[in-house]
Amino acid sequence: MPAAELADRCERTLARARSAGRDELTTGQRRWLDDFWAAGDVRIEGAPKVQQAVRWNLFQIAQASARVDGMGVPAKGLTGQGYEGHYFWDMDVFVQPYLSYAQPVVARNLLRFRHHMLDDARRRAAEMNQRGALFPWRTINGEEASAYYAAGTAQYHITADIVYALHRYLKASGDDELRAGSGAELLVETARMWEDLGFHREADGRFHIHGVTGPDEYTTVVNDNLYTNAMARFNLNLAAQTVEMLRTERPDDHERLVERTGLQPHETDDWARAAAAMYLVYDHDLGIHPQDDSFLEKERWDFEGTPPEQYPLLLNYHPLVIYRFQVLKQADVVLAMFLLGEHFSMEQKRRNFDYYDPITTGDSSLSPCAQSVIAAEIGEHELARRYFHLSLYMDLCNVHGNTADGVHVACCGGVWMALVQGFAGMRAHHGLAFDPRLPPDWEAMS
Ligand code: IFM
Repeated sequence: MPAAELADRCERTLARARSAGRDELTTGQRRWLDDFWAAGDVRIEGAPKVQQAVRWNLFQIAQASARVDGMGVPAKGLTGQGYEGHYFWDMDVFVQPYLSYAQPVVARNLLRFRHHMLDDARRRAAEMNQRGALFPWRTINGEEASAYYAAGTAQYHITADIVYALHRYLKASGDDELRAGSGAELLVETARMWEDLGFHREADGRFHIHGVTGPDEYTTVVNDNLYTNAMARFNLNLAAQTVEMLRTERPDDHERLVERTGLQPHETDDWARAAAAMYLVYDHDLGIHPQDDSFLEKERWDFEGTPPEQYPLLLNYHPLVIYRFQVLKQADVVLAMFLLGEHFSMEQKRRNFDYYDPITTGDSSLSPCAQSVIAAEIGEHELARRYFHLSLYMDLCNVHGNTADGVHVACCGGVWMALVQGFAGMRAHHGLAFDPRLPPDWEAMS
């Protein structure tokens, strides 16, 4: 916004404040906060300190998202200079689920914001030799702003993460208008990108996606990253089903969609075929899903020989050193098992968790919430609580030593996930279900 316009706006706000008076402003603020807590509080009985810290985390989400009109939620909210105000998947995967249930209007605004970036994402796809839309890993104005492609641009999963946020919101709200309009448009363009990015390999009849980086930034530019492939499959299926639903149930919306996107009749079949053939790497000997097709060929990182002061690894070792080993910055397969839990058996969840947990450093603040949710699900209650505490106190106790750069807003969303999807066992795969497993000293949670 030009400086003069900004100055005018400030003057007007000040004038309004002067005439409204302090009491009126305080009352308005109080009303807003009362509404916020009425819709989105999590109450824990029997653990007052945890309760206080939970509310602090939820309040950070309120601060970061309350006035996002036309903008997004930056990784640090408005609390610090870290990441220069840029948006990542933090907003879509970690903050949106809470907002979808507690502040659906804000969740909707954020999706509209992503939709406003669709033309940029179309241009980005073309620039990267792809059809459809490719969302930037890191952005502030719709254009890719990653400085280092291996741990940035190569995270194509951001595109499916946005679709995941859309799906969560639609499930929670039943907003058919958004589904039929901008939602469907997002689905078409993103499905196109995945179908074009991957390829059918004749030799094994599977659909593969090569040359991408998954959520774990200590393993980059790999083939068939499990998380990416599973999320791409989800994206492709959802797009095919939504277009089919519109065609049969909302022909006018379908027609508009065809006009806006140039959708061809064969495309939904192509997406469904790619999804059905999607390769999800699995190792039968270990009974686990390797993180990608070459992950198991690497040596395990020497954790025993790494002193605590050498963490986070990214600040103490060159990336090329880290990339050679089996070592995770953050949950990857474990996150896939959380977001797409219905596609993994309990046995797979246990085996995968047991494999990845000891080699996950948690150098990213986005990790412990996913680890907590899966630990709770497989009955590792003490571990679930430990990871929950890490998320809960990440900034209150400056666990990563960088809170001065700003609050880890995704981690605050993760606190809600660990509470509601971990301890309360909420799942929304088919309808809404709860399978609570509260820490023994908590009397109740609501
Ligand atoms: O989006 C995250 C990423 O997953 C890990 N590095 C920091 C980013 C911003 O929070």
